[in-house]
Amino acid sequence: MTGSLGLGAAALLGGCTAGSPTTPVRIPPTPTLSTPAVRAILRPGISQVDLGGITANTWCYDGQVPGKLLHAKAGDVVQVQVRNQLPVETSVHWHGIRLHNTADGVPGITQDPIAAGAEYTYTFQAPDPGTYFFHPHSGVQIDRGLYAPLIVDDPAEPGGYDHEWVLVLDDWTDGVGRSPDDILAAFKAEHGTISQGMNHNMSGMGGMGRSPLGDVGDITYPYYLINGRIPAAPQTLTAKPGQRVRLRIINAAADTLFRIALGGHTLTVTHTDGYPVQPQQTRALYLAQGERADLLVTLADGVFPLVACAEGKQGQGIILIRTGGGATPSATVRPGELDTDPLLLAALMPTEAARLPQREPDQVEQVTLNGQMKPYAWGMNGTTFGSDTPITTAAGRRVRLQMTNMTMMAHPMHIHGHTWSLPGNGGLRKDTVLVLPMQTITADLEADNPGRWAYHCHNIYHAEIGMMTTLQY
Ligand SMILES: [Cu+2]
Repeated sequence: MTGSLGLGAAALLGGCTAGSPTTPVRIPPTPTLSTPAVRAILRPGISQVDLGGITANTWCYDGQVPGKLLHAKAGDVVQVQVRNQLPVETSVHWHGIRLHNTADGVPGITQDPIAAGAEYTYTFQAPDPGTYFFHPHSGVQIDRGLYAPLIVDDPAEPGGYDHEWVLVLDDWTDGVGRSPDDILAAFKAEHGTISQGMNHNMSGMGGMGRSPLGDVGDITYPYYLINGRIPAAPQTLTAKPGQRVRLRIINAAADTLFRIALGGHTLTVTHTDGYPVQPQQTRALYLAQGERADLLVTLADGVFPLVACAEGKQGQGIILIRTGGGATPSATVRPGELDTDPLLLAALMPTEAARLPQREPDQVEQVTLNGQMKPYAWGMNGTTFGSDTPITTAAGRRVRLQMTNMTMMAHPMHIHGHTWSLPGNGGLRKDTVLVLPMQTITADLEADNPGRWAYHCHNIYHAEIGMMTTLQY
C-alpha cells in the first residue's frame, strides 16, 4: 500500500508510539524454521482468463483465477517463492495465518515491496488448521484476480464427509469494467474530511439495493464470481445423493458482502476463520470480505444452485451441485433460503477447544471507525493511516479492542498475526469481524506474536483510503 496517504516505513519508523516516542517497535528476527514440508512457486502476472464465455485481461497467479490451492498440514513449514511478473511491485499476505511478523507480507510495515521482475521467498510455519487464503497487500491488487485459497489440514480431525469443496467468492470488474486503480483514483479525487460521527448523507448509494445490515458496499460490479466463473457459466460439482460435503467458503471480494444459500438444503456451520464453532444450522448466512466459513451439508437428489448474492447490490455468483437428474437452474435463480434470516458469523459460539483461557484484559483500547461515502473518506480513531498513532502493547498482555462503528456502513475489520476472541460470544475466535453501523464489538487478543501488525478494514478501498492502523509490540 503506497501513495499519497503517507503509508510506508518512514511514517512508522518516525513513530508516535505511545509511551516511547523515540523507540519504534522493532520487527523481531525471523525464527529458525525446520525444512519446508510444502514448497510452491507463485507467479503473479498478466493473463487472459476465461470467466465463462467472458474473457478478461487481468492480473492473477499462474494464469488462473482463483490461483492454485495451496495445501498444508497444521504445523508445516511452507515455503513460497514469488516470481513477480507484474509490471508493478507486489507482496503476498497470508490472511489469517498466525505466522512470524517478517513473513506477513505488508510493504511499509513488515517488508519492502517485491519489485517488478524481482523474486522474494516467504517461509513460515502454519500452526493452526483451517480455511485461509492469500493475496497482495499492495494497493487494490486484490480487486484484480490475485488471490488463492490456503487450506491447512488438521491431522487429528475425524473428517466424516465424502467430499471437500473450496469455494472462492469475488466481485469482478478488472478487464471488463473500470480497473480497480481507476475506481480508487476516482474515490481519491473526491476524498474529503472524515466525519467522526454519524453521517446520514446517503447520496453516494444511488442505485444500490437495500440491506438490513445498512450500507455494505460502495461499488457496483459487472460480475460476481464463484471459483472464477460468472453465473451464466457456473462450475458444476458432482456427488451422490445422501453424501456429506464440507464446503470451505472464502470471500476474496474487495467491496462485496455476500448472502449465501444452497437451494433445497439446510447448512451446518462448523468453523469460521479457521476455528471450530458449536455446530449451527442455518438456511442462509452472510460472509464479509476476508471472512471464511466451513459448512457441512447432506446432499439431496437433483441439481441445486449454491448462490452468493451480492448484498445491497444487483447480481450474484452461482455454483451448481449435481447429484442426479434435473434442469439446470438459470443464472438469476433465487433460492427461497436466501430470504430466510441469514446468520451473521459473529453470532456463533466457539467450541471448548477453540477458546482462549479465561483472563481479564491488561489493556483496553477504544477504537472508532469513522467516515462516510460523500465525500469519500474512511479512517480509524478519527484519522487515516500514515497520520495514525499505532496501538502499542507488550508481549504477554491480554489486549481488548473495543471497536465502535461511528458510520452508517458495515466494516469487516481484520487483524494480522492473531485471531481475536470475542467475549460477547463466549470467546468466538475470528480474525475478521463485521462491525455493523453504530455497533460496538469487543475483541480480545493474546499478545503472543511480537511485531508490527496491520489492523484494518478488509474493504480494500476503505483500507487504501486510510481505514488502517497497526498493533505493535
Ligand atoms: Cu470499511
